[in-house]
Amino acid sequence: MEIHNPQATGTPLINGPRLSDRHREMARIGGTANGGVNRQALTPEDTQGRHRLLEWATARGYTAGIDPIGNLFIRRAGTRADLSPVMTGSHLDSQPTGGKYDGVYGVLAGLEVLETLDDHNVVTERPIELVVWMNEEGSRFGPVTMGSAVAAGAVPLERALAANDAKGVSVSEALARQIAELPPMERRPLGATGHAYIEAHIEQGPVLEQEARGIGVVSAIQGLHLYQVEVRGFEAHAGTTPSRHRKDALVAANALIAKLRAEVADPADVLRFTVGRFEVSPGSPHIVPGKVTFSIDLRHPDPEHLLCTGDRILELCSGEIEHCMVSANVVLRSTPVQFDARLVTAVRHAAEHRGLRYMSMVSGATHDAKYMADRTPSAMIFVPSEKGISHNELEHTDDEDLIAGAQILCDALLAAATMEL
Ligand code: HGY
Ligand code: MN
Ligand code: MN
Repeated sequence: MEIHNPQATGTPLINGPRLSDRHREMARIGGTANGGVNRQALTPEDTQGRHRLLEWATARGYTAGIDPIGNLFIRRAGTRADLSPVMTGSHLDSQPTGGKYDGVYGVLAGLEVLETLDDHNVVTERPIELVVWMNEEGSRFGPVTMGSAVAAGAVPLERALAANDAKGVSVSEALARQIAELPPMERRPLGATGHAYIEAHIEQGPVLEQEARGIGVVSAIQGLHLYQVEVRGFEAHAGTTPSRHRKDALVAANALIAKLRAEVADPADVLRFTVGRFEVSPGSPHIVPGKVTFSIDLRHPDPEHLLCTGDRILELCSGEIEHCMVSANVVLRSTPVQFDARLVTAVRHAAEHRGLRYMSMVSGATHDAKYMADRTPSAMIFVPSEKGISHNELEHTDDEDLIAGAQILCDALLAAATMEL
């Protein structure tokens, strides 16, 4: 897709080949045999990706800082250091079988904007900051969007630092190790806010491709609830224990999940109910399972509907089922968020001025922008995902779409820098 009217908007054209090269290089950091990436939060691969980003940034003279939960800030100075920054960013961490664009696109597009401004000697009054949020994916350590949620005060810092991965390594230990391996940098306080925040991200769904639109002007993010359910039965010998004496946690968990699915079934197919993690213990073929834990990821754009569905799920996940005891706890309740109408308009105007086909949309995936929007005027820009595939190693977005989105990001950030917000 050609970017029309290159100078009509008076803002500089980004360097598309540089952006594409950076994606290819980042895709090799944690790259998997199937063409995806496994660059989970605070792993050596995540540290390597941050290292590489910092090399590109410091080569330009940008300064770097890190806050107590590991959110990374790269700053391009403006003429007025006293003014709050215009911000952009996303995440470098990935799912274990993630794609090459989820998160990293917004980070590299943001860096591309900073470098484009340098290449064209654009001076801004406001500083411009690129943020790399820590642990957006919530796969190695829970919950999802950990860094931005802690920065916003939605998740206590101590709880996040104490979170353990499957091997018992805590965020605190892994973060200390990463910080020791990164170049020394300024320590930032929690609670980053700015004049404006605009995040570029792949859509991770099929809508833009189906509608043949290159740019998603994101107006909102739907709500997300995360629950952890525990089913407790009684371990018993697989050979000697008759069914009538069993308290089989797996049988009970399956029956409960079937009941939950029936309860939340949505003919309009708007509600999203996912059991993504399911653990059976002790996990021996010869022992009747005594315990099952599973996650529930629940999403919906309407806060009321999400809340009452979540409460109904908690009701059903307590008490006895199939001779086993069930309990559940709330891991995260993230409300839907509306983006700042003025910034959404700036994104739309940028797409119009560049002659790009765009559409307004609500994000089905959650993003760090959700927590920034609670405290800073925010907006997002989407680019298409091929066949809507994401959180999958086959994830793909064409270079020209990535470049077009980064150009819109550049135009919108420059517009935001001079807006009264
Ligand atoms: O799950 C999400 O919505 C995000 O991609 N982590
Ligand atoms: Mn993401
Ligand atoms: Mn993701």
